[in-house]
Amino acid sequence: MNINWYPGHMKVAFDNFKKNLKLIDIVVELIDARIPFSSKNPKIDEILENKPSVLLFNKIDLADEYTTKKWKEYYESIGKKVLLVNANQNKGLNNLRQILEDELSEKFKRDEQKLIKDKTIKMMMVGIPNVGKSTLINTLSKRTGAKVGNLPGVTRNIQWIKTPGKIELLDTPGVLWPKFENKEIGLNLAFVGSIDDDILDVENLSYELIKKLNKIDPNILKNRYNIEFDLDTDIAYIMDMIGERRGAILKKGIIDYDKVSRMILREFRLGKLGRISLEKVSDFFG
Ligand SMILES: Nc1nc2c(ncn2[C@@H]2O[C@H](COP(=O)(O)OP(=O)(O)OP(=O)(O)O)[C@@H](O)[C@H]2O)c(=O)[nH]1
Ligand SMILES: [Mg+2]
Repeated sequence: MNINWYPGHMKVAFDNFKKNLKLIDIVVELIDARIPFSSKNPKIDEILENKPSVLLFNKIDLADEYTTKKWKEYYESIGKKVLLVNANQNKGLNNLRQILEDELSEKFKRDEQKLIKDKTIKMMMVGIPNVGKSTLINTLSKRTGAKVGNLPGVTRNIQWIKTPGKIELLDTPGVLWPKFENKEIGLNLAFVGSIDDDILDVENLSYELIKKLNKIDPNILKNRYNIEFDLDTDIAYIMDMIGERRGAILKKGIIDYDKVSRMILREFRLGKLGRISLEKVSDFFG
């Protein structure tokens, strides 16, 4: 499968990110809890250098709980501060201030020595498309009902959003172009909806998702669509059965593969197939 990845766009995104980095104290890097490897762009760490950061797993409601725990342990073992969040239900954000403060303890010490009393934390989010950046910004700002405000004195008019606990959030998150190091990563990003379906072949993608889900647990599809199949059943035949079950049939009894494919992808993305992690720590690291 061919994916266009627009290197020009990616460069602009990274350049903007670098520019904004100068304005903030800490970066909150969002990744998708279903694909904690593929949704993390290793280039961020390079750019961050010594800038404090927190790794936020979003959409934990869609991922397998145990697998998420293992990923959290992995990232902590390489020195990351990890936060598990469900942004659209406002879960996991209660101790955000505390976590940011812990990561910024050196800055606060320096401020204290300089007799700076202001404890405002300036943060910025960054993450690949569809990972939940806007949702998180809305969730955080809704908690106080705070409005977006202008801070004068900077060359550009930068908008900051006031959120609880004296956290000011840069209103434009850094959008990162995802990495496409290999087909597997590209597919995982596409499965969770981080790559526009318009530039993909939906039938092909759905075919690959079925293959992937069956590798994780064949019961996922069997239970959801009330069908039976074996390990060596043709994927196209599984699509036929799902199409029949759901009435995705064109005239003359031909299965509407486009409809079936879109439905499977949609239901996976909405969590209707269950809480599914597409990546395990052990797939990548010992
Ligand atoms: N199930 C679930 N869905 C979420 C969560 N957070 C966000 N979403 C959904 O994910 C989709 C994308 O969220 P956005 O906030 O628009 O993502 P974004 O990172 O701003 O996306 P771009 O602006 O395209 O880069 C929306 O349909 C959200 O409702 C979550 O924690 N759980
Ligand atoms: Mg957005």
